[in-house]
Amino acid sequence: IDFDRSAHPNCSAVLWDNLERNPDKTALIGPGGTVTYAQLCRMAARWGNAFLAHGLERGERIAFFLDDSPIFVAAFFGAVRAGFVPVLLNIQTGTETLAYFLRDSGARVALCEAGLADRFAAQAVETLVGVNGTALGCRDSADFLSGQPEDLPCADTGPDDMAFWMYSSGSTGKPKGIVHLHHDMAYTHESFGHHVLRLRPDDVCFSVPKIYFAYGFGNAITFPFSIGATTLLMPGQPSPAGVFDLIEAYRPTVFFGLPTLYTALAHSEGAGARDLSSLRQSMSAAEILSEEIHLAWKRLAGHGPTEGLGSTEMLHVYLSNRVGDHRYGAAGAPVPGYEVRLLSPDGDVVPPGEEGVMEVRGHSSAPCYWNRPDKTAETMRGDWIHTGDRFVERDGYFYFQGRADDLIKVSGQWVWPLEVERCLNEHPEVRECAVLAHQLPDRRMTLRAVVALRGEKGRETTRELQDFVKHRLQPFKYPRLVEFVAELPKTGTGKIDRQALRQTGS
Ligand code: 3SK
Repeated sequence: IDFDRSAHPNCSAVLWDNLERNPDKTALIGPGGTVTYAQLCRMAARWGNAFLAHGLERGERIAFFLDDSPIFVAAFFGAVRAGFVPVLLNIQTGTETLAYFLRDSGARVALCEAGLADRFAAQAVETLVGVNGTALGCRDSADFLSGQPEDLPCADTGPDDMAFWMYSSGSTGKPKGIVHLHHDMAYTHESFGHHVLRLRPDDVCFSVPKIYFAYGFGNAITFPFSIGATTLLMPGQPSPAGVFDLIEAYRPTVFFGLPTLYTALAHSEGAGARDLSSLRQSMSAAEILSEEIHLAWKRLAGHGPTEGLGSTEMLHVYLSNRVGDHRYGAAGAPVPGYEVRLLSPDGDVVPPGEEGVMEVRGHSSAPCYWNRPDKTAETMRGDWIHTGDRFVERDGYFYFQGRADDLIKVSGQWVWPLEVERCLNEHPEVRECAVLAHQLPDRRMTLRAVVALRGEKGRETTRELQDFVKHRLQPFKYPRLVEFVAELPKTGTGKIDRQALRQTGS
């Protein structure tokens, strides 16, 4: 794609370009009503001016501990326009990790939902601005913004200056601050937004994954704002009924979810009677979407979700299926603007049909992890990002095979737990499952399956599931341990929380 980095010195242009283009168009539909682009720019300007008035220095980080709302969007754009660096934090983070984020980022100011202020241990912060009320020596947002002007000149940032951060989920080790630059947002729009998503100005986007996730950030802000479309925001814990109610009430045209959400929606009571006729396109990312759920959503919405894969390091999706050309089980083909390659353990590029570890490059990649030269060197290899994910390519489409470090030896033979997990997921009684490596007391490795069933567990269910694997794969791949749970634990993004499962299994 034809991308001119120098044309993107400050990412607030993604919002501000709309001030001339369509000031009176609805930018956001939020809990409190609608906000036009002109109103949003004015709100953002007040936030930016308030940060400046507060004495923050250029490039200082500001921790965002906010649910999706117009305030999040306005404060984000005000901060970046004024030259500050928002650090977008998952609001499910507990006190201890939050204190780590504040220390690691060096943020002196945090924006926080009033209802979440108790997560901030008093000693962890010097200044705290409460959004909806006061707590723990906080300042109320109305007070913080009082008297601030409604226009804001843009700081003289450059395209390669630090713009905002997000943290990795930290499933292995401490979360890492992923640094993004000012030109990165525009690049995700010109690649995935323009070539795959193809939004129109009259679209209304609805991303259930929240803005503090890179996936939700692109879905709810970058793509709709880049073409002057509208975003529907849903704060709070999403329930299937709540999601369906919003779709029926506000009639969004483009929907963004994750496999676990599509599963919950498709299986929820009364789903078939809901009116999804406003949707013309749906998108899924982060995990593999089963053919069953793809088809179930197609029955409900008239189209299956388009499946893609991205990462916080790349800011958004770099492999994607295309509307009208969907390969089941494939993460997709490279999105224009991104190059991918698969490497053998020796570091050679493998040919199609052979498995290798994926590396990706494109102009939206994070240059580094904050203050982590060791981890940066492992992942940022020149301009390639080493994903650690094993893939195989067939006909230009890439099929996920597991993590590079997932392979375990059972009875002297190599097994990928994911292969067994996929097999078990095909059993008609299995609603969802995870298969993990498990160390026996004698230090031998084996497989442990954690399974949520559709119905009741019978006396023979364990044996039946084990035999199912033995017959479909090779016999040594059967899970020696099978545990039954009502529900698998999920991360904030709705992925199966394997870290939590590992802890329960030791
Ligand atoms: O997990 C993904 O597929 C993803 C997609 C877009 C942006 C960020 C992420 C992690």
